[in-house]
Amino acid sequence: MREALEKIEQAAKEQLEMVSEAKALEELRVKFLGKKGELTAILKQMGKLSPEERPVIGQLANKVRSDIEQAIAQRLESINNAEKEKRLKEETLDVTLPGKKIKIGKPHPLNKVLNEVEEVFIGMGFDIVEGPEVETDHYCFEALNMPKHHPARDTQDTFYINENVVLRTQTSSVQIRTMENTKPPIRIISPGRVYRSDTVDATHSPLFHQIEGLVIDKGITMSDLKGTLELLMKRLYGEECKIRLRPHHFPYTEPSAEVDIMCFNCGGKGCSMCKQEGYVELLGAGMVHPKVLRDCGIDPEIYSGFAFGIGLERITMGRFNINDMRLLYENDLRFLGQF
Ligand code: 2U9
Repeated sequence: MREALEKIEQAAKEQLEMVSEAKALEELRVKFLGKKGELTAILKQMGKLSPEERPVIGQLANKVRSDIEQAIAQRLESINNAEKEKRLKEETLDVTLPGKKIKIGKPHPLNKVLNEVEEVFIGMGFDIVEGPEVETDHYCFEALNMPKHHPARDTQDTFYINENVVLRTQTSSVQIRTMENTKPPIRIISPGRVYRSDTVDATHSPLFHQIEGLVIDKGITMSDLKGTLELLMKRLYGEECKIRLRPHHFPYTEPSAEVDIMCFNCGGKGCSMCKQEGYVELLGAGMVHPKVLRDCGIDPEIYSGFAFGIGLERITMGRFNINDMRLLYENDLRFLGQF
């Protein structure tokens, strides 16, 4: 039995030198010192010894156990030290390296222009009002003097959810809802997404953004409309900017006008950009149709108002000289980073 104990200690120390991980070391500890380990197996045979041998072998067995435990503890410490050294090498941080430049984002060009437009109107005492993008036929068409089968509906290829629910084609529905719930004076702009089933190309997208404005009060005239739009355009395109109104027709305004802005490329002289016109069409506007007022419970004999509608993409593309609307939606940072 003495030889067996000495062999176990020898084998344990040799195998300890082979392991390099704490898990393998624990497995060795169980193999030699565990309940079903090799040392326990020998101790179970102590009963066969004479009374004189038993204390001697017992003492030897205890020494073998403590020697193996000590050897395991030393091996574990050297494994842990080696791991710590390895981590220190791998995780070395060179504090003299330059810091990583964190890319700061910035507003999308559409939002830049929208924020500027909102600031101009907030400065004039307007409120900014939003409303549902999924609208009823009533708020999108009928309340705007476009009853069912009105030809004006055909000019706006509409996404129908069902016979009476649509994706709004303009934010005018927000103005209608405001007129139904607010006693004049009303001074609001309603920015937001609008939807038309147009084919995507450089100037069309099924989803685009509009900013509509509405002023209702006593004694509102076309000159108020012109003055308001002129101030907006001067703020957006510079003090020398001019606008002109051309007679037009919209079912929801009477009189109606297409509003042109002086070509910022040639200052009104005419160039290739404005097709020698000197002006570029930018938005539509007019005096709110009396039937629209009346249907919202506002007496057209007492109140009058003007309204306008601007395509946000259109003014943004004009502002930043962008020639393809699709660039605004592709999220290409090489493009967006220029603004
Ligand atoms: C109410 C009454 C009248 C809003 C108006 C336009 C003219 C217009 C287009 C410009 C480019 C839409 O984005 S676009 O395609 N809009 O030409 N919009 S008058 O008139 C209203 C609005 C609300 C109650």
